[in-house]
Amino acid sequence: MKSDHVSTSDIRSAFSAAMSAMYRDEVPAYGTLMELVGRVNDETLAAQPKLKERLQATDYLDRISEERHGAIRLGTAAELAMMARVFAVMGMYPVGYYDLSTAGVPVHSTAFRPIGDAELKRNPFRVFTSLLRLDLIADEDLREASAQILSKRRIFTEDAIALTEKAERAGGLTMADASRFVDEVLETFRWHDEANVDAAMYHRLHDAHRLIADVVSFKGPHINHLTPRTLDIDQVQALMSDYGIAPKAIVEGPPTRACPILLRQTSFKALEEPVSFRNADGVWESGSHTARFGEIEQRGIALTPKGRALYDRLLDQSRKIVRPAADGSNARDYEAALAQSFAEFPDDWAAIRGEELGYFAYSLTAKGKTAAARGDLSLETLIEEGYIQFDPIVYEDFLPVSAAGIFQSNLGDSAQQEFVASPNQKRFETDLGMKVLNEFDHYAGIEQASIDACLRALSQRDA
Ligand code: OOG
Ligand code: NI
Repeated sequence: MKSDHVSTSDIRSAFSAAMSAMYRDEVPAYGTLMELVGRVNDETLAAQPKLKERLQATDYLDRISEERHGAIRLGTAAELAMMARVFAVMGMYPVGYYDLSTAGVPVHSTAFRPIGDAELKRNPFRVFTSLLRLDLIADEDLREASAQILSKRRIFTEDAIALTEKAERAGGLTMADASRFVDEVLETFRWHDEANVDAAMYHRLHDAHRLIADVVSFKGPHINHLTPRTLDIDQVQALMSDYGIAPKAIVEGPPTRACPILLRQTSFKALEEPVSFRNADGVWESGSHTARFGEIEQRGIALTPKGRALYDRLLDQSRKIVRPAADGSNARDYEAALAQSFAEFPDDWAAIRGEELGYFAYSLTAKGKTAAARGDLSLETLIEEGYIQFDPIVYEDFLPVSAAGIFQSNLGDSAQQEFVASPNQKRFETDLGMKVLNEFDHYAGIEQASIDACLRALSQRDA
């Protein structure tokens, strides 16, 4: 980075803030949700001083009020590849591959997010990014018409592309360029109420799948939700109706626990918004479209492959007992089955660590900071004797079953549709222009670096 360049984290933070301001303007219920989440987070921290102290000690506290993720759905490989370059300017890289075809949604996805420990703590802004899979559309005519429409649109402004190229050439952006970059890139995510297609085409697309209409009919990949992070999702869910927001019937992900794992999410239904279609005779026809919604999430510890396998098994087991109905009629039964199934997952940090189910960040305790050299002791002994402590590493990614539930709750019951499961990570990576990163490797790296730093500090004393 040149000395007059701003850091990628600063650009990402500025972009996340700009996106939040724009969405608050466009979807007022998002502003209401932010207020509610802010209140619940303050109350949770006041009621749990220990939690507050650990979040502060691990540098996780400051990021929480500014933390959010968004989601977009792209139409072509070229859009995805360019999006990857734009996100890279903000220090965001594709992590993970999510196949949603199994859930009846014709997309596959990745999450663009920062990957280093310091960058995550500075601002963890992430964007769940899906690519429409026209190959899953049965109607060949419609497939071709969609590809044709998509090939004509330009979702990035010329300046956004020019500034991305400039950042790539120079290895960064100056303050002035970074601020223009944020303004220009924001345009791609903006809502357009004038459709790209006529009403007849919109309805054909919509009949094939609501999501296809959402991607193909508009000028750009409008941000479809922005999700603040709460420290107590049950409390937010309980208070939503007081704030005039109707939540979805169940919280996706693991049940309520003392030691939160992975990710729990809930949302409110997409709004029906006025749009207009330009018909062949040049006359505008008004209609409506439902796409944009609100979501909240609570993040817990990142699980190891072993922990994740246990999570997947227990979730699967509970969904075999009760499958949550879209209308919420069996929500209580589902919660009970989930809680019962997850009783098998240890619910204290030491046990989760002992069984190697989750990733932890290690640090020196007050005793460890002032002790004489202890290079002779093992990590386990140093923990037992109170030199080193451990805190959960936050899960920064997404969950395919939960994502499918979020998609479905916003597509309506009629959108339940079967596709043959056909994950195609190779194809996705070819379209993306790079490989997606493996989330587990990154958590393991952060964990190992924290261990190494502690051991180094304790062995170098009075050397
Ligand atoms: C994305 C849904 C997935 C999440 O939080 O799991 C998602 C979409 O509806 O485009 O955002
Ligand atoms: Ni989401």
